[in-house]
Amino acid sequence: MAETAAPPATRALRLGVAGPVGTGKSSLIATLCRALADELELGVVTNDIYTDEDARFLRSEGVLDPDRIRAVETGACPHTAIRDDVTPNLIAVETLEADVAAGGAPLDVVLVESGGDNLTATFSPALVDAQLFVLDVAGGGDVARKGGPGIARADLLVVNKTDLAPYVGVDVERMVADAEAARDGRPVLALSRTAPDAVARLAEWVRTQLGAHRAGTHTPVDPGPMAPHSHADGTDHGHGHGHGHGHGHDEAHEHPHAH
Ligand SMILES: Nc1nc2c(ncn2[C@@H]2O[C@H](COP(=O)(O)OP(=O)(O)OP(=O)(O)O)[C@@H](O)[C@H]2O)c(=O)[nH]1
Ligand SMILES: [Mg+2]
Repeated sequence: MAETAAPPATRALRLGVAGPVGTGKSSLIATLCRALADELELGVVTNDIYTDEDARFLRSEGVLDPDRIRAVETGACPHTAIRDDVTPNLIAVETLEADVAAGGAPLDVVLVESGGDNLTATFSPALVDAQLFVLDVAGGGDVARKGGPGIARADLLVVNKTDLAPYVGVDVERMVADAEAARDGRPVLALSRTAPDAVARLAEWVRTQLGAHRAGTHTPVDPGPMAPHSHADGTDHGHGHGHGHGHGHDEAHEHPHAH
């Protein structure tokens, strides 16, 4: 597909939202749209393996014009579509940007939701300019210590659903401190959609990324590829020595294997 002649900083900021299944990625996108829709032109591309459930949820929330929410059905392991072959996603993002621009004001930000995967899936910098990785307190307070490329090196790590912490026995401050220790000073945000202060900080982070993108001072960072792993159906990703999802062998997440 031919790139437009415009320099990169004039197209929308492309922001990836990744993280394990059910940690609140779609809800976070809905919350961001509510917080920013009055000041920015926003669009969303969702990724689901078999359905367009996330896109339908976001349309039903009424936070954006339904035509600004597009679905990519990946039909495979979610990380394939956001990392190994990003073409269907890039086409969806570019088509969305072009369609909206043709109708008037071009998009400022496109949010791309990854299909829920395990701890190791991250976006390719060929698809997004910056990415958030979303954990939630219900997944357990020790998740942040397990590491992986998203937890360690995503541009922002969100510890979500902090309102649930008392019910699941998680100490949010401890979980955030663990996450910060795993991230070498990269930012961590404790979030709940019911906490206006936290939502304001999330919106401010997006404004800051957009400002840097427009100024040409933002450099997309690759958090690194996922560790080799295997699936219940026997498919391997990696170099044929996959490990099972979700076991406690932290070191395996640090192997920088391309595939
Ligand atoms: N209590 C609470 N629940 C939340 C919050 N954010 C999301 N949820 C709930 O968590 C569940 C999963 O939220 P989603 O936004 O669908 O999560 P997701 O990561 O997009 O899920 P997949 O796309 O299936 O991986 C839903 O029942 C949400 O209502 C929050 O801040 N607090
Ligand atoms: Mg979702």
